[in-house]
Amino acid sequence: MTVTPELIEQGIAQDQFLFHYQPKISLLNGKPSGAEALLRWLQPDGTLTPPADFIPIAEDAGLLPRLTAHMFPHLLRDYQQIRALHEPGSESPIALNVSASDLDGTRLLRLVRDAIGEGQIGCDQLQLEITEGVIVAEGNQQVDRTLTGLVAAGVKLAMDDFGTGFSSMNTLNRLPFSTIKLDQSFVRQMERSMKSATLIKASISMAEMLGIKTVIEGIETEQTYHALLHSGCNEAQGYWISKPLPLEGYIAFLNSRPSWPCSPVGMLRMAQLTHTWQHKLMVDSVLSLLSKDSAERTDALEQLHMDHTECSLGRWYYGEGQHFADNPDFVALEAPHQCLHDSCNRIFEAVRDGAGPDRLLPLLETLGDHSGEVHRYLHRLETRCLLESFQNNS
Ligand code: G
Ligand code: MN
Repeated sequence: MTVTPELIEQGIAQDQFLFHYQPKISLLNGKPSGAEALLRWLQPDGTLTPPADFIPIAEDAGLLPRLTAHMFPHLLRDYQQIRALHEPGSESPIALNVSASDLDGTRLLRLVRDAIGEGQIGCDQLQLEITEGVIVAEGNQQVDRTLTGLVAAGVKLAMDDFGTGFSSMNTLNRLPFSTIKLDQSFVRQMERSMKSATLIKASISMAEMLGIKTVIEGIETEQTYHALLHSGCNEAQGYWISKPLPLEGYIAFLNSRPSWPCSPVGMLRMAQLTHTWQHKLMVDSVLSLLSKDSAERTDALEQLHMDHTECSLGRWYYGEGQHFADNPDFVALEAPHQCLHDSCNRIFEAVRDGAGPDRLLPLLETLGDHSGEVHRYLHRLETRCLLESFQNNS
């Protein structure tokens, strides 16, 4: 059947659209971590039409905002059934795909705010996926305002198909995304191309340094899954985990309490990475102060100061890192990490007193030694986890 705008309008009037749900899982614990809602059109003759066959037509005809507004209550209704299945304390947000025309107005924002205000869905249970290309192409102020309003309402934004647009970095810089979804095309090429594999790893590292979560899409084989297990990516989605499922199927999926291979190694590697960068950034900042006068030095040092619970490693250590609380190497790294901060404080004092390179050299060397010790424990922890992960998953 040829899809026309009139047929789509009729489909809306007759309520012929529904969502399928494609699960995502956490690579840290191997458990379901949410799902992406994907639109389907169940036509009267029984054909299930995929979005690629009608979304572009709806978009061109200006019908998409209506279709999205029509479907949002369906999403909330489906969610009522899904929320009952959550394990205590675990979140399984659902992600809705929206396009620029949905954001170029206030309708979606009002719907979302009302639903949250009325307690139909928690703001942490709803994500919006937006294709990068769409936003960049628009560069539209209303779109930016809607996105900012959604974030103010507590909703998380995911940049879909990351890496395929014209200006991924610019978009990331401009808008408050909390997640990026690495495009399937990189995953598809990863096994044949070192360059694609490196782009994936580098994108994950970049996101980590920005405090942004990552999802890898399009995982079709066990081999690909295992190749990404230690990448530091947070979540995985793809046919190997599950195809998009009708609501009943997704409910059955959650009820079966499924699990996949998992590993804390990726998280650990990301903690090492951010710690390394923060350390180097601190050293650079201190050195740049040597050419400044005393007042400027004092102001800048106040900005730089942080204790061992505030730096990136500290936040990880007393937060997510507690996953390793029973591990002796994890316990052992607390002491050198505190020494590292004491060492930083001595450097700050020296700089405040007007110290030059000669006085700083031994202090920076000591700092480096403490940092080396922190790294030694992190490496040992990593090696143990790698071997455990190998035993558990093979
Ligand atoms: O770009 P976006 O994330 O919205 O794309 C999701 C689309 O990708 C859905 O239509 C979904 O069915 C499809 N999809 C999800 N996982 C896979 C996969 O492993 N392989 C392929 N080829 N398509 C997938
Ligand atoms: Mn999507």
